[in-house]
Amino acid sequence: MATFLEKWVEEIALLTKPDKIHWCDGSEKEARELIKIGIEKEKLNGNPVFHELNKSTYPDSYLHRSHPNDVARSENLTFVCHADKETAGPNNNWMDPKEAKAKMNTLYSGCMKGRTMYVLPYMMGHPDSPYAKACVQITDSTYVAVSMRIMTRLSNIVIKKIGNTDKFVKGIHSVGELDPARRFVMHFPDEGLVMSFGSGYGGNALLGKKCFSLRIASCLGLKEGWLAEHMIIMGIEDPKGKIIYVAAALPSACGKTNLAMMQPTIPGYKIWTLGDDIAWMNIGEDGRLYAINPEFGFFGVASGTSMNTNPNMMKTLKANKFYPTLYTNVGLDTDKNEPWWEGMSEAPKNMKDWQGKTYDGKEKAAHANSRFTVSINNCETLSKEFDSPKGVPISAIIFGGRRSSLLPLVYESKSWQHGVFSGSIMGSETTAAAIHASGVLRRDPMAMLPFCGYNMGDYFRHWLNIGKKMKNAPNIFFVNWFRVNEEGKFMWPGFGENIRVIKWIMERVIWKGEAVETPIGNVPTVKGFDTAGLKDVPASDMEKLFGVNIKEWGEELKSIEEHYKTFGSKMPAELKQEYEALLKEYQK
Ligand code: SAT
Ligand code: MN
Repeated sequence: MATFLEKWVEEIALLTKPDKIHWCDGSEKEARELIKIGIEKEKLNGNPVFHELNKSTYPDSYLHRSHPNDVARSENLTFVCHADKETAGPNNNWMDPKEAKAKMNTLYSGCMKGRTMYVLPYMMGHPDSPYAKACVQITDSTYVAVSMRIMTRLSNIVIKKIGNTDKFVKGIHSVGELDPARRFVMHFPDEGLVMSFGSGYGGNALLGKKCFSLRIASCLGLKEGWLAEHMIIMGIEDPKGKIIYVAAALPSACGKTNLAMMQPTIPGYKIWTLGDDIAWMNIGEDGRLYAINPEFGFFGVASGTSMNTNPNMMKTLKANKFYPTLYTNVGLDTDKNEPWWEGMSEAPKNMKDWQGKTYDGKEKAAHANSRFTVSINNCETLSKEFDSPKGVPISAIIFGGRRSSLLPLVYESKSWQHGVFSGSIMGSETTAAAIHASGVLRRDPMAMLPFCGYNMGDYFRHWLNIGKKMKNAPNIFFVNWFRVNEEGKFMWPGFGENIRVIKWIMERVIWKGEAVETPIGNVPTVKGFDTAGLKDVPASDMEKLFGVNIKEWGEELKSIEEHYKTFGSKMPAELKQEYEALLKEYQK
């Protein structure tokens, strides 16, 4: 008797009509075979799907070039198909589930003719974790199949785990013709189903990542009382060997991955990496919040990554423990057959750009969203607790943003509710800070705007409710590495020096280290903040970095009011009260 899973695969095969069906077992041998097919047989836009890089300097590493029109997530073609539009909220594109399915089925009809259908059984989370979820993705792309082996726990053991049940998350993916006019990413939260067509790019095609682990999982979390968040997870060890764990949400281009793998400048401190993108957080039996990273790899931005900005990542890329490492849309040093991207080092003499054209120095060699895909197992700073089934207890949650003014380097919220308020108004300036210009501000609550699978008003309420259920709720902090002085220069050096901020957070959590109250929360005192050995930050700038002047908040308060209005009657009264309290401080 065929199992539910087998019948489902059969049904999709009848629709998509592949030449062959390959059930993946997740082995290294199989990954090597898929890579070989991608090198020798398959073509994408005229290029082989994989190009083998220098065997001695970049062993087991391959270059992939996407179609030039397929280099980032397509938020405008991404839909969340709840039964009604209100449930999806103003933060999502919505389509009626029946209409969406009909549309996708038309696209899928016969789309795998001449191709192989790969069936990928995988776990998000360690199989022993009560929080892990079994999933199966169907795809017709070797690049996606190999990427999923790196990014998830892909194994045929998952098929046994699923047995003859329907308890698995389903993903259907076809690259189609890579035509943006025939490209959609559709989510069906009620069915635990994602349907994707027309793109091979990470977030559109690796359906375990943003599609399942955030959009669908956030809906599950709402129903079941947990949180699926766009957060890094890391451990901080102090010189005495004490470790606390924190989860942090920063909008893109704020150094999230660098923070998760930071090499601290204060002697004796260590950062232990658990995740760089997604955290699932449940309330444990002791009433504390526990986090797991459901993923198994990093899909990080290559451009800008270097021995200066993220030495641990550069080492991870060369560690060569878990097969293979992929580079997507980076430049190629043709003399050395090595990957290259802006920010890595001096540009090599002879190079092909990310599209395979001869590099002439006029345009970028690597696409700004060029990526590496590498197993988290290759990371030297991986925490021993990474595979812990129950996860790590979270002592602090950190939100952040890129703000040239108003927000201090770090502040601590007054309560869980106040912390949810600070997360809900989180935003980032789209341009790097110019002199006194505040850039264009994009509000991105909890860095979840493109990833929350339901109405964000309900999401804020869910956060408030989780706070009420915990016995020892984590303190909530807010960081801003990007404040500028009167000359428009960044005042904070960032990167490894961020350990000073993390140290203060640790001290606040453990023994209520020194702080002063301000209308927006508690900020460090210059005296109570470790500046020993800190170069190039004058004492006057330290004062400014911690400064809060509520009288400057007029525009900001108006903008928060506008932001809250978009969620209409779904906006929780508690957060409006926090807003009113801040407004009063301004009007005093
Ligand atoms: O493509 S991903 O969503 O995985 C990465 C990103 O675009 O943030
Ligand atoms: Mn992300």
